[in-house]
Amino acid sequence: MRLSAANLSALPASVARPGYDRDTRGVGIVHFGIGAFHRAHMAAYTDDAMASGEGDWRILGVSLRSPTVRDQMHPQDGLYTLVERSLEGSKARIIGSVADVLVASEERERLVATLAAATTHIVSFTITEKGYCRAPDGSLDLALADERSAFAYLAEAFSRRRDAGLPGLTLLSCDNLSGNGAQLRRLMVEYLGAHAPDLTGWFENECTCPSTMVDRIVPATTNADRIEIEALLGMRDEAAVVTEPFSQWVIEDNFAGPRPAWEKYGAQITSDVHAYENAKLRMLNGAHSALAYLGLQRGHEFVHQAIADPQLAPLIDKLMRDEAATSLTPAPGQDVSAYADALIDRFKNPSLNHRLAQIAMDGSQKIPQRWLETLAFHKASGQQCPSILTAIGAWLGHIRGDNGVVDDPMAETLKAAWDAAGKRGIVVALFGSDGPMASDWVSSDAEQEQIIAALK
Ligand code: CS2
Repeated sequence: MRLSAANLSALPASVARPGYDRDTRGVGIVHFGIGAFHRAHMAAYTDDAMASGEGDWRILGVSLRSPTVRDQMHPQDGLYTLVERSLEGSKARIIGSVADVLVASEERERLVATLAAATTHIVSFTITEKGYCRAPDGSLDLALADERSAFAYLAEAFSRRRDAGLPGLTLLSCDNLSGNGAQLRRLMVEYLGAHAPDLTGWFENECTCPSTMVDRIVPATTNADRIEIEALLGMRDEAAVVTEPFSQWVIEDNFAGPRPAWEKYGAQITSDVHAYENAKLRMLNGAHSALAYLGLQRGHEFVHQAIADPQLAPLIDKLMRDEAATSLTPAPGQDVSAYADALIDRFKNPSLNHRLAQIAMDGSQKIPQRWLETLAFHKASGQQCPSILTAIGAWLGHIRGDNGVVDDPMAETLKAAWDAAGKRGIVVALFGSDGPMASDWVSSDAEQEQIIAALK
């Protein structure tokens, strides 16, 4: 038996089901990049909103490339299980907020028509860092954007909305970029400038791009997870998602039209997300990437193993407290030291089996906002960041191939830099002003020495 609308009534009583009649709720949100992260985060908040009586906020999920999620969810009427795992055990609920999933290139007209519908108000994104198609200098890489991105579908929908006299949309980025809303807005404007300049004014006047800070650890679901969940449900769920109990969502109050009252279900709506976003990127994600490269170097497989390693734990603690936290300007009431404590506890959760290899992916896209902004901040006052420099050394080993195949959109460029520059020259070749990782951080000779010394 497979999870589906028809089979909901056969689930055991211990598994919570959607608390509303799904068929009566219309689609109000289109979400690009419907991976496990969205299904553990925004889709759950939206499910809560509809269970409390809010109306037409079902989500049309979109995959830009792979048909996998569509093939998992379409036969299940968009239903899936969300399992929260902690030391105390597992809690499962069925989420009903996803109406359906489509692959953009296969159902272009249905996608654009939904984006252009009067009933659609929000378009959200978890397309990962590389989905924004940024060139190394941060501008839009048009060739990449033309090859495969959300921009073209959005532009076509904007044109239809404008011509029909409909209001604009809220574009809600839920990815780990600093100032994710502002970046999305700038890239969208660049795309329109190249392909549909007559729409730029409409977009700027009618649409908004709030920044958000999203936080929940969501390991990729494994087959072992699916088998365990099948025993719990008494039926198969190909789209099940496993996550931690913790969840946080801070959203800038800047919507073009209606939205679910997500703040009633745990989200924070604020005028300034920036402080939370930087704390999350530099402390949580910065520590995560360091655990990934240093942990893999030391033979670990999972985050909870790496954080238990007595060689790594103090380094991670210093990275978060002495290097990342001191680069921040906390918002009133934001306690970065308590945040570091909580993060270490979350990393230790042994029931998640969060693979280091998952975090190690796409380092070239992640490192700038996780490590380099911290380094650049401290450069001005001359403060040293030995933990981040050690982590950079581990990343350089990773992209050299020390841990096997390198999963990164820049893998070839990074490998070519290694071949050309070798160990003595690699730091400048990559991070120097002409390198593909150039940033506001300019390394000193002493820092280069430290990084090279950390290379195996
Ligand atoms: C992780 C994040 O894979 C990664 O790079 O650092 O996905 C992290 O788990 C989330 O941002 C937590 O909110």
